[in-house]
Amino acid sequence: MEGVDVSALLARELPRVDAALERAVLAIEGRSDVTPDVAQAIRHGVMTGGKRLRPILCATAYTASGGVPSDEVYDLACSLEMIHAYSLMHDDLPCMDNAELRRGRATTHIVHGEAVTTRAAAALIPLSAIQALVAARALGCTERRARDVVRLLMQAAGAGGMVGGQWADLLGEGRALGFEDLSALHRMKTGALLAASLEIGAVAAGAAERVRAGLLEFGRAIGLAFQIADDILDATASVEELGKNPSDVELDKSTYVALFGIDEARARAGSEIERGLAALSSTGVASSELAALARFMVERGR
Ligand code: GRG
Repeated sequence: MEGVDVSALLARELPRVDAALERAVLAIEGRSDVTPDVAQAIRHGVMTGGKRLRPILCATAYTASGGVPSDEVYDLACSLEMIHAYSLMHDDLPCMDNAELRRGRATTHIVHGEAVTTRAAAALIPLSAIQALVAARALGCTERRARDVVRLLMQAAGAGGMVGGQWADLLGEGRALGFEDLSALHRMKTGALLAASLEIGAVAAGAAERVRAGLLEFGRAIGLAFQIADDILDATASVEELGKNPSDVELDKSTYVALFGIDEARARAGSEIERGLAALSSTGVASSELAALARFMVERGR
């Protein structure tokens, strides 16, 4: 994989991300405006595993854009994981996917109840914005770049991004979506936050516009490939392998597997990755680590 051992990369990055998340959750637990029940649910939602792809992509994009890694980069990268954690907490609620298992463990509402989980996940949205702003300033970003970082994060999480995609997903249940509609949905639901992870890393590092645009394009391509891989896993992996119950068929969702079958879906994921890597290299960002992460994202087992 372009000379990069992705297992070693993940083994190096995961503890840095987890340490930063622990700092963030400890700070939340110390806030007077967050009640203990909500803080406990936040700890459950944020600290119970996961691949930590978004913060790892953010920190790797920061380094690929010329930034020097530090604790503050990981603090910034954590803001993306906080949005991701909130989305999973809400997604698992009975009014949405009604899931009892995630990452091989009971979901947050099963342990902490629906009302507390609903509040805790919602509270993570502004907390992640504060996290991003404080970390960007600590990193030495100008006020303009710090504001840009927060805007990109909130935009990716919002109605034109993840929330809009989830809404389209809910509306699409029970209907057969074609390739264009399905891809538009996933570009928002999954792709926006993944692409923002890379763009935020570039902006925080003060990258040139060309580099920022290349990383964004790369992020969009790997976002789509990641979702195709997710559909394949949902259709083929066991509950133990997935750490959750497969839900696409049960919820009558349109998927790339239903549209194309497994082999063609896999081939399309592969060609999206190649398209993303070409966009990256055309901007002169030679990151074998980003390439290795992209391939891991489609070849992963969960
Ligand atoms: C109220 C309309 C409305 C929206 C609220 C719930 C919500 C916002 C958004 C849900 C978005 C969602 C569930 C996207 C799924 C993204 C995805 C593929 C998750 C799995 O990501 P991984 O594999 O998970 O990175 P880990 O466990 O590794 O962190």
